[in-house]
Amino acid sequence: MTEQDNYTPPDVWTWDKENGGKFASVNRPIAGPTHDKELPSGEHPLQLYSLATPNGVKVTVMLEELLALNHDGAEYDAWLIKINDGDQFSSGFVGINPNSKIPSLVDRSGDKPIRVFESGAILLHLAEKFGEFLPTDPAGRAECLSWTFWQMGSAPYLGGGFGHFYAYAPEKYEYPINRYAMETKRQLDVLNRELSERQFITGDHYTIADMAIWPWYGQLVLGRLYSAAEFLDVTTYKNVMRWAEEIDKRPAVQRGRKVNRIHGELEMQLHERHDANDFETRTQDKLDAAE
Ligand SMILES: N[C@@H](CCC(=O)N[C@@H](CS)C(=O)NCC(=O)O)C(=O)O
Repeated sequence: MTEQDNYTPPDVWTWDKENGGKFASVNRPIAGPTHDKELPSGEHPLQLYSLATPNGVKVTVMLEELLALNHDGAEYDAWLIKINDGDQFSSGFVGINPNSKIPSLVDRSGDKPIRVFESGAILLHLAEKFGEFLPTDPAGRAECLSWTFWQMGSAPYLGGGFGHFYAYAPEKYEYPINRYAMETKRQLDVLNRELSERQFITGDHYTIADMAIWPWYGQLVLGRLYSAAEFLDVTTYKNVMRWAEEIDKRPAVQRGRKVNRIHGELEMQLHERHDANDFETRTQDKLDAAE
């Protein structure tokens, strides 16, 4: 029996800074800024402050898809927010997102800058602004919004639940791993059943619902999250695999995955993106520097 089995919660919880886990250094029970620092800003109408986690990738994929459709107004500067270093707690970042989480966007294309936080809100803002990737007929729109919001409610069980306890917690505890593996597999089965009759999540068209769901569930079955593909037996979700592989091949997805990425293979990392040519030049600079 471990010490954890015997834990009796006190009457009032207090902050134990030494409670461990991968993100212990930045986790805290209070909101607000920890330090004064303005955000950088570039020349494009859209300023993105992010990191290439699944939540960040949703937005960079959307922006790259819009640019692939020649929407020049979707040109963006992508600034790096290193969440393990606490950049999300700067006064500038908290000013555009009081919740201190990436991704966050500032849209400067109108009279006054508009701040948008929460990846779902950002996807919707961009979809409506450019009239893309969100069906306009009432039934199609409702289906697309349903699945987009499904992702926002479901992925915390995958990331904050399963991923946290399977990959990041300081010890392996059977109860939470069991509980969240079960829920994650149930969610994969939900997707698998839908995708048995549809090419994309909402039907024949690729939408913001795919962009929201793919970075989590698509990348999970492709073996990119938590080294958990075998544990979750992901190949049994054949329709999810087929859908994940198809989306993975899209050039905009391949570009979007690189933006604000600071881990993994060097050719996959583009720390900041300020110009379409950065994908070639900056990545090559990095490879040269590594030699
Ligand atoms: N519901 C939010 C979740 C965003 C989120 O959890 N972001 C994480 C990275 S994936 C973050 O910034 N974490 C920093 C922190 O918790 O301090 C969204 O969809 O945008």
